[in-house]
Amino acid sequence: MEVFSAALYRRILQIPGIQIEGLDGVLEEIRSIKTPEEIHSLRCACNIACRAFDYLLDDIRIGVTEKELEAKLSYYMTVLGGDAKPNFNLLISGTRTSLLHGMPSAKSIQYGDLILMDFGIEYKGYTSDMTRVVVAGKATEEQKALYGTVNTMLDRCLENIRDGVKASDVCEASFRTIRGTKYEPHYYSSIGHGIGLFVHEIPFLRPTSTDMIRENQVMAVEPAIFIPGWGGIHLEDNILVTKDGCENLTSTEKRLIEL
Ligand SMILES: [Mn+2]
Repeated sequence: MEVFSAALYRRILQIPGIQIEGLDGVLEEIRSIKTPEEIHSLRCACNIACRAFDYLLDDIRIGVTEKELEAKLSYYMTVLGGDAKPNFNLLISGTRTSLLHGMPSAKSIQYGDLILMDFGIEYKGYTSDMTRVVVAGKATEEQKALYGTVNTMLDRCLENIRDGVKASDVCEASFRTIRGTKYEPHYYSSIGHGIGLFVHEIPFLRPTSTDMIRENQVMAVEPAIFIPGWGGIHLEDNILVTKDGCENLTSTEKRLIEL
């Protein structure tokens, strides 16, 4: 358990003869390998998010605000069967897409805007976490180039994930794509995490991670490049780790959608 209030800690210490032992990471380690039932719930959570995304595409038009679109996305996920519980979905547009934790605002969608959606829903307590970027109108060459680069970074991750690989090796395979390019200074180095009861669980895909990838872990894989003042591309799929590779649980296509 990582979160424990100071008040509760003090109360427990008042029990005569009590000792507190930390079990940091033990439960998390066990929990990272999913049972068939947990995998089923995660699969449902992913499907609901993908279907809600398809619904939302019809609502994206010039003039509608980020907040309005985010509210609709949340609504669709709940009515499609997700747990009725607030989630913190990110839906940002234009140059705001370079904000790593930008919240949906009253900004309205303009022609040519990138629209970045990082969202998920819980199903029976298990959460999905996907990200897609679309363009309102025709994409520019620069938008297409960056999108293609991040898509390749994601492909490299998915090709290298299987039971028994080091998380850091998966990162390296992905980052190799952009070494020496003009995008290198702008990539985000934390590109994946386990999902389950929490949205961020082990294993973590970071260059400094010592985690190993194991069969039946379910993960969010999410490379991103954020260029301040221009915008960002962030793509995120949820996958089930198998013995020889991975199964993609996010069925939404990955070509750049121009609306
Ligand atoms: Mn994520």
